[in-house]
Amino acid sequence: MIFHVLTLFPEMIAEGMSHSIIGRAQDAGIISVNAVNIRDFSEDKHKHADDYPYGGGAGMVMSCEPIYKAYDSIVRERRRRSRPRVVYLTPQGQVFNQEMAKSMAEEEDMIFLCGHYEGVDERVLEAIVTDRVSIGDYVLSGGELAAMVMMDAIARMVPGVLTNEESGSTESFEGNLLEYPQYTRPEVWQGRKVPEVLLSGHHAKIEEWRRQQSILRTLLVRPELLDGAELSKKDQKYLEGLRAQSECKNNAK
Ligand code: 6GU
Repeated sequence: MIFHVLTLFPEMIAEGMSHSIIGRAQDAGIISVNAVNIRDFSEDKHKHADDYPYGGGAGMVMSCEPIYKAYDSIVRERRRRSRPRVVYLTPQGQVFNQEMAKSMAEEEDMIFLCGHYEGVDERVLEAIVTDRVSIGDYVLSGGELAAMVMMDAIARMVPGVLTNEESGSTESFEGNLLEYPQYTRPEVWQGRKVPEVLLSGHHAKIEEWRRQQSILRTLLVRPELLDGAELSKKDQKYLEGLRAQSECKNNAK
């Protein structure tokens, strides 16, 4: 899979994608990152890629032509049968999630368009963008960090990027439950003990405890996820117990 990123800050993308699991996947040739500088496609002598907004107002708007030319250079080079998926990073988009990451991981090419300033001329968006995506309800200064968040999550879903050992941790969100807490040595740190059950060597008990911790955390922090969670009869009983407990506490207040 090739990630193409149309940006005014290509170094930011190259650096951000060069570490850890994503860096390793690039070295292994499973994914590659092609950061394209939109400014290189500007035709004016000062290499401007933006201009004043029609109708007035603050800030600058990124122009159509350099973005389109950068996009077209990728499309020509890749000689695809169909048009590639093009994501425009914007708080005015659909909110990104694990399911979208999985579906995008099946593409051969993904193009990300990173905006800056007050935005991008709507006409080039209409012409090339297939998906408008936000990574959450807050405003970033540009699309680069959001594109890197998406590429990380997507790359993890590409076969061969994670080792067998690493792929366990993708299951957490897929089952709609948060992860259980982890501990390593020492057994006591600043007076805080590792939960006894984890030292017991009793695998079935450990698994049951971890499952319950996942359910408890999800209930406390992200209760809305539980609606979509795959819960066994035993899980449901535990959850009912937790809910009954919190009822009791509320009544005592
Ligand atoms: Cl995708 N882009 C920008 N600029 N800000 C954001 C965002 C994206 N998602 C949340 N805030």
